[in-house]
Amino acid sequence: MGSRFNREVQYSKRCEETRMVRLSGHQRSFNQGSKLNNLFRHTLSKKEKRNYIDAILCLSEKPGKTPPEDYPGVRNRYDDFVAIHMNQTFFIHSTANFLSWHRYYIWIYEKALREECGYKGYLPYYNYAKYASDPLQSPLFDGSDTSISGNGAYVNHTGLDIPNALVPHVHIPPGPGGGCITSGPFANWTVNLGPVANVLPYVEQNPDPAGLGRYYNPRCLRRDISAFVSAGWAKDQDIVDLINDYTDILSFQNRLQGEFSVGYLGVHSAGHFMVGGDPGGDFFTSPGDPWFFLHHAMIDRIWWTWQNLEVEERTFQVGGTITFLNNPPSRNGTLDDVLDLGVNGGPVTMRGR
Ligand SMILES: [Cu+2]
Repeated sequence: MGSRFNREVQYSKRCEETRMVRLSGHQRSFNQGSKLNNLFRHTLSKKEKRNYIDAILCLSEKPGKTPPEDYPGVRNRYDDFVAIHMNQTFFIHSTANFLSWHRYYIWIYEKALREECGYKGYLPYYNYAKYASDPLQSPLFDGSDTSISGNGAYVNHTGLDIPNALVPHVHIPPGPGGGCITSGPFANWTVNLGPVANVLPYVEQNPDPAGLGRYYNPRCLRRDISAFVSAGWAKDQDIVDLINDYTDILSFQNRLQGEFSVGYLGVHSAGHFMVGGDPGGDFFTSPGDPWFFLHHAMIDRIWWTWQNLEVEERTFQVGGTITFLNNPPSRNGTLDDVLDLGVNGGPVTMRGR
């Protein structure tokens, strides 16, 4: 199996190269007098966006591989990715493996799109900073057939306290959505698993008696796109400060994931809650909204950028323990710790061997 991690690094490089090729293409057209906006807005052509969307839809039409006795609600290959994230939630967030687990995860997802659905491109990222002041202005959310669908319909609902109502360090007011999405490629998307940690009280409960959201619970995709969140914590300044000011992996990943007690949501949490809804706002089932992968590709890009500022020191730096917020207290994570995506991708160490 060689070095998956190294291939991972190659993936990121390819991704950057692809982007640069695109940018230079746009640069050419810019030099020829085309609109400045093109340089930023359409890194992928409409055709490339459509190919990516079609591959996601294809994955959701293939049979799942997860044993039904583990996750009876899995109905397709896309759900396999949701299930493994649900299953490992407490061991892959606010832990030493947070960044590398999610890097491996999105790479395996990209691999599935390519190998099982004939996708020829790479995983795109979404730079939320570009539209942080008003994400609904972004072509990504305009509800057209080259978007990932738009906001949910308006439903009267209350806001959200982070980390929770008992400890309301950060309050997110209700946004203009909250209901089912109505347009674009994912208008007929069915969310099958969860909810587990739901943020919208009217979402259909999962029948799983263990409260783990594993049973079949088909429902629409709901979003509540929040300019309050993106303008607060996913703007350029948040990303630049994060990369520049947090020079060891532990402080970097802590800042990225949020410092709630001082009222700082963090770029990672902001990327989730700027779309929010169900399953997007659910800590466990968030990959059930295809937005997840555009968000986490951006998180990976931020980490990649940070790593490359000090390649020798930062490429294999690991910090933190192996339990969520070190609760219960546990040992430090190491490069020998294993990342295992079950039916999606076999075990690999954080080091990559
Ligand atoms: Cu996650």
